[in-house]
Amino acid sequence: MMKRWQVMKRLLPMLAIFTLLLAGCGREDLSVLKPQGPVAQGQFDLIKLSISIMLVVLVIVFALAAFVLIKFRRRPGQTEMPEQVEGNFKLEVIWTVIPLVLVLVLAVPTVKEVFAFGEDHSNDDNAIKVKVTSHQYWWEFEYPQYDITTAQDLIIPTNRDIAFELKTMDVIHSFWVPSLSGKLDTNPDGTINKFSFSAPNEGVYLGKCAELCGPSHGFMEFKVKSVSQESFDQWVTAMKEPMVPIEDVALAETFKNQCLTCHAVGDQGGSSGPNLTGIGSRETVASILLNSDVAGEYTNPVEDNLKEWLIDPQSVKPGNKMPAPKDLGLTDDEINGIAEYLANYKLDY
Ligand code: HEC
Ligand SMILES: [Cu+2]
Repeated sequence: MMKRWQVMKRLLPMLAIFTLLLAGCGREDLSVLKPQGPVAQGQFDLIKLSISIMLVVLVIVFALAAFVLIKFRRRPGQTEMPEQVEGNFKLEVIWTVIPLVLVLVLAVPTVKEVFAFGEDHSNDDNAIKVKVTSHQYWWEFEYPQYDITTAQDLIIPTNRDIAFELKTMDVIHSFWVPSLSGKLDTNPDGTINKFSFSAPNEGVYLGKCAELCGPSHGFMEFKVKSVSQESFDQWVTAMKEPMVPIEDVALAETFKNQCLTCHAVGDQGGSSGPNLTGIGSRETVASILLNSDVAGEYTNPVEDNLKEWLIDPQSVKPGNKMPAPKDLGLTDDEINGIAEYLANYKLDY
């Protein structure tokens, strides 16, 4: 007995350290524990309410169990059978009524909030409507009020209600920005799921697909960039500008024939791939190659990321639907030229 306690005493500090270390795991910006806005705050409050109730129940039940185990344990020399008690009306009423009350305390705010979060704000004139379409493995954002479409970075103005309508082009995905709101699925049966949230502070929030959708599911990220109303208006205007052409005529022709079949840039191109307008000022290339030069290693991170993507898209996101430019017949020079052009395609906002 003594020995075991000695071992435990040594293990305890180690366990404490591991607990602390593990608590630090996970990406900070993917945390529901730092809510940024009314919806996330409401959901966080529900989490706190349910955890507090569970903790109180846990402590009382464990304390009672420990008390009974110790107090009524079999003593040395005790041979007779203890008194057998069966049915106690008072006790049974108590342990039925208390849980009922607790469930009610949990249920009332939960049901109220859940329905409020799912409310359809798409007919609200003050709301900014965004139609979200999920694709294996990227997110498309259409703003019907402004007639613009973008991908990967969802730009929103602070303190405005954003009314979302979600759908998918292929399999089931789930739209999730942990610090702004809970998840909502995009369903293949054609239903359109709606919800809304707003972001009070300027900032970039990480979003993720939260429904296993294929080999590159883990790379299916997006960013929500919350900017001032003024910046947002500038961004909308810049998005509507006509395409900035490529100077080199031959390269422009290749780009048009090989890339604009799927991609749109400015007022030109197709829509089966992400819209590339202003890709030079985005947070990422293909949602997973970060353009921020955190380590200070790159002179032009966007261009490097674009090259990495264009040289071999499959190695960045296995199973994605973009053909390798080499297989489309592009030379290294053409790939580098297009990467440079796209990296410098920036929007002022
Ligand atoms: C058959 C359609 C198709 C063609 C042709 C095509 N792409 Fe793509 N492209 C895609 C799809 C789909 C994605 C999204 C891949 C993903 O993230 O899952 C993509 C992604 C991209 C991205 C990253 C987009 C972002 O939002 O960060 C870039 C850059 C890009 N393509 C450039 C090109 C260029 C340059 C060409 C021409 C050489 C080209 N694409 C040809 C379909 C296509
Ligand atoms: Cu997914």
